[in-house]
Amino acid sequence: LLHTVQLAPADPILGLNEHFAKDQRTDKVNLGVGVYLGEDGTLPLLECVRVAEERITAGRKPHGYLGIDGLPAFVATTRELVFDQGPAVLERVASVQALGGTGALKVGADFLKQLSPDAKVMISTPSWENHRALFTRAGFEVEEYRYYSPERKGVDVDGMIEDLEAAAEGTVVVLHACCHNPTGYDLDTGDWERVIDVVTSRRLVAFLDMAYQGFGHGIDEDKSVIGAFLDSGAEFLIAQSFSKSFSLYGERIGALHVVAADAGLTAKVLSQLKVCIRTNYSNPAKHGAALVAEVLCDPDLRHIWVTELAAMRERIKDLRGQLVQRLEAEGVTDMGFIADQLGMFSYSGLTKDQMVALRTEHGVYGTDAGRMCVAALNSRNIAHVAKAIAAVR
Ligand code: PLP
Ligand code: TYF
Repeated sequence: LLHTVQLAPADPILGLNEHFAKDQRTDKVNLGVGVYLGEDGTLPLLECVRVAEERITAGRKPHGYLGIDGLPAFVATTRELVFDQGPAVLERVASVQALGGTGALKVGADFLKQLSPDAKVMISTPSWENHRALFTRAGFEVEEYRYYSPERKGVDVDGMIEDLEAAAEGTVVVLHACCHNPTGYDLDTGDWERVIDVVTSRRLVAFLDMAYQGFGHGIDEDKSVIGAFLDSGAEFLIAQSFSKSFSLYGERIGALHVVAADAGLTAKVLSQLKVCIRTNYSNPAKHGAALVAEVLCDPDLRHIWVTELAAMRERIKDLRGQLVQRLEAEGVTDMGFIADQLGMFSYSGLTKDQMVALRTEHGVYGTDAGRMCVAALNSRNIAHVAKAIAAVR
């Protein structure tokens, strides 16, 4: 059997980490994977998480199973974080704990495949590298809608609307709720209204991927599109990740929310989500859920979290400005758009050849598509990165 196994290609983003680790240069910079690093170049342990962890450890609880849908306190508090429209809305939402945003996407994809086996999935051009693979593996045919316009350095909203209008009824449309990965360009309020109009009139199914809540404009601002979808009366799904917003990458903590048209459907939806979970991994892990619940349910820790998340967001904004300035000092005067982009990434517009040159000649690692993680810059590596970009252009 196994002699037929083919070597699979490495993940285009995570694979870069392996090359980076082998690179012997001392001035190498990893701007590949989307991870926020502090000024000292290391992954932060948020203070709110540190305190929550101490409390949880001191509680010396045994390690029992969670329910299939996760830790009740976690699920309840994440629902309130996403939906602040009151109890009547919450009655329409089935929510489960998930293994990160990726796990939420996969449980949602399995659920949708069961429900709507012939539907297609549409993702943005470009999108997070794993979207296509994940929905393909879940059995869907994956197509794309226009999103990024290299000429405009922004979203081609007209193209996007045109492509969504041409989609068959029931098509699942994966949308980035905020901080679009990889481009850093989001829809504005008017654009979202147009998208929601097409989604409802063409009876499409929106699947909102929210992996960067709080990294764009703020915790509430970044989820505003969810309120707009609720107002439309549409049924939709949300994959929520806490990897970045709590710096809990390795805890694999997220949630899936499925919004039904009326409250009478919620219990049935939840029962089917539980089947998807049970037949994959039975039930989720406890620690990350306990940490997030402890932080969000304690007003003092929650306040610290809000402040720490704001600090990460503001620091990235500051790094964008610094990078633009340093590039200008190196003679690169047409990359000011970096300061306008949102979230962890900058879609630099550099070609694959330029990205390869950045990597091989200067030890600066970004994805072949030209994406760089601004959240991994610091005062020690930013000059080198600016010089390297100037050199390959
Ligand atoms: N969706 C998008 C758009 C992402 O950028 C990421 C990145 O990690 C994820 C989902 C997955 O998040 P997680 O690490 O929580 O699985
Ligand atoms: O886009 C990124 O870099 C993050 C991290 O298969 C990531 O979302 C990248 C690839 C992947 C899983 C997570």
